[in-house]
Amino acid sequence: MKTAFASFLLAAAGAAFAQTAAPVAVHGAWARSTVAGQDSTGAYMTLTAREPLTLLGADTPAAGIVEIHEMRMEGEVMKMRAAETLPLATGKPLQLAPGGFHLMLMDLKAPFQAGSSIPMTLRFRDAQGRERKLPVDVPVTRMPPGKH
Ligand SMILES: [Cu+2]
Repeated sequence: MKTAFASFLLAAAGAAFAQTAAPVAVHGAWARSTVAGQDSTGAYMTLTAREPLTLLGADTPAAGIVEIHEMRMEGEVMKMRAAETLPLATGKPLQLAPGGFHLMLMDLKAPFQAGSSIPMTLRFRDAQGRERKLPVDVPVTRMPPGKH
């Protein structure tokens, strides 16, 4: 009885630690596969911050340059522009998706093949001005997950 209670406490402490360790939840990450000769692509995911954070960017060994981009309509023309940073409100999911905000991967080191995945490290700044990093494994697919 005593032993069971102690291991329950340990498990609870472990879960609490795991939650505080990751300042943001990442869901549905994917990067679009490329065709021969294409040297840039987009990475997409939904970010839900557990504390006030600003997305500073990301690094991956699969690309020489990663930028935060935004697609938006200007008049009747879809335009893409770079954003320096992207603020995340606590608890409010921010979607990086085709046609909106995305991570633009340029100077790709090799073609992105569907079925593979690329390691990426997201970089954030917290309210205390500290840099926080979160490693994410990003699956490479031809279409958004769940669509055909
Ligand atoms: Cu872009």
